[in-house]
Amino acid sequence: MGDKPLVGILMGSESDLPVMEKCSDVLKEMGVAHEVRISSAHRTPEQTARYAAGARGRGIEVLIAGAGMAAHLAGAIAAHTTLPVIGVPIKSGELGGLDALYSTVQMPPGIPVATVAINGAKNAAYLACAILSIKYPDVRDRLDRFREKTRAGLEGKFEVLDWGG
Ligand code: RP5
Repeated sequence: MGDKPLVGILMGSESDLPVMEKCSDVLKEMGVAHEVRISSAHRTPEQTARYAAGARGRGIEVLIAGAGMAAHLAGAIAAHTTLPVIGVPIKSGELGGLDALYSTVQMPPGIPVATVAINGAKNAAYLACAILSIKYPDVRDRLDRFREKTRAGLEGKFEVLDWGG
């Protein structure tokens, strides 16, 4: 697959890093080259727009955007590219992430954002891998192996709580 980033991970603030680094961890496990940037829909709107508009031309194939509160980052990115955009609503502020979930998921028709759960950074990465697996057989193989490991691990626990009665 090479070292050229295929996935761009963005977050609105450095305070989102503890959640969003899990995204990067999964992509590393899956051998998917990616880049990580901090850019805000509200505080640095022009920079965010430039990044999104230039992503496809630089070889990025999937974008992941995490933001909290009035989270417009994923939507703002989707406004400037037709690449697949995955939104991660981040739990921050007084509303526990519901604010970010609604802001991220309620996109107008024609500008989609695939929204994962609140703080669902890992699933954002797995979804990005699923999209890439259409084109990259090695990503598909790693995803298959991961699923198999998850299945085998849980099956092994089938009787752990069999306390009888
Ligand atoms: C959002 O506001 C960021 O994505 C972050 O989740 C939240 C708070 O940002 P900071 O005040 O911590 O920089 O734009």
